[in-house]
Amino acid sequence: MWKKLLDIFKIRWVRLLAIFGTLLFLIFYLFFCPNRLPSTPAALAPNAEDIHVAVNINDKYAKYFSVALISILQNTNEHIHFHVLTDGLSQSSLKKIEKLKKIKPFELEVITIDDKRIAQIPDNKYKLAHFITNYRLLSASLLPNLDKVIFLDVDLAFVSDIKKYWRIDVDGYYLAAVPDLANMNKQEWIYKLPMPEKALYFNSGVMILNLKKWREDNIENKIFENSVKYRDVLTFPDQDLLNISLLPQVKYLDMRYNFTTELKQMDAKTKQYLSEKAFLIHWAGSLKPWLVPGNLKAERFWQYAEYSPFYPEIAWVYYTSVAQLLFKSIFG
Ligand SMILES: [Mn+2]
Repeated sequence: MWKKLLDIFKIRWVRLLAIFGTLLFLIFYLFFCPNRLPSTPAALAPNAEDIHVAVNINDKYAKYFSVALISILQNTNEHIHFHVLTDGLSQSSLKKIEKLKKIKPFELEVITIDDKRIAQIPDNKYKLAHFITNYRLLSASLLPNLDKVIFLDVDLAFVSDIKKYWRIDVDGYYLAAVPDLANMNKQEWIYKLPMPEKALYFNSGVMILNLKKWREDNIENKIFENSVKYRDVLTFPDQDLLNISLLPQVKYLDMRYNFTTELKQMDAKTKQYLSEKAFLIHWAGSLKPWLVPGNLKAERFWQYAEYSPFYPEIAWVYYTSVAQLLFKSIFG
């Protein structure tokens, strides 16, 4: 039977038909096959103004940055330039971040620095942030070609278009940011800072910086002067320094722009409203979705994490952390 079937191919036109058929099939397959990889936009909007985003990370935080990056890409059609400030990033981390270009093309610039001025800044009192967090204080000099940048923490996920943030007009201000819940919680460290009593204290995890104005008014010098002058009262050094150095030219945004999940003093209704209407979710403080179960809106984090080439590492951090918590709860 097989022999008979193969005999058919001895006829020339059958062979030709088979070759053409295969070619046609391949062409059709290439054009019309279901695409399992996220599709890339055919073309970027011609007049789209590129958006610039900066973060500070090292190898430990690269995996969480990947999740924030995915959340940005999946919620926008804009072309984004990411500027990564770091004290060193491995090739393997970089490669994994580059892989995310499959979701949507973007630009990536890595700026490796070893600025001695950073060393004079004291540590975060609660060890809640790595010292590279302070790299954001150098934004104006590290990004000399930019007049404006969105500076982000990496413990957050966007749930709406980052375009909203880029369009915020910061003319005449040093930055736009959201008042920190610490205001509402009446945290006493704020009252130690040299700020007017009624002044709002902003969260430095999500900021739209007017770098042009920073340079015009030599803000970087002011920040480092303040880091010496007020050394003893700094609790969250980068955030405290930005607050005391940039007042009163801060534009305050409403809480949807930086919804921090630590909501100790917030009433249930506001909490509910914000968790539904927020433009991004920021897991500020010590309760990170990759460390503790049951975080508010943690499903958002895991939803994006599934697209990350770092997923196995993130899952490993989570499982070992949960195992430790369980161990502690059982054996004290
Ligand atoms: Mn944060």
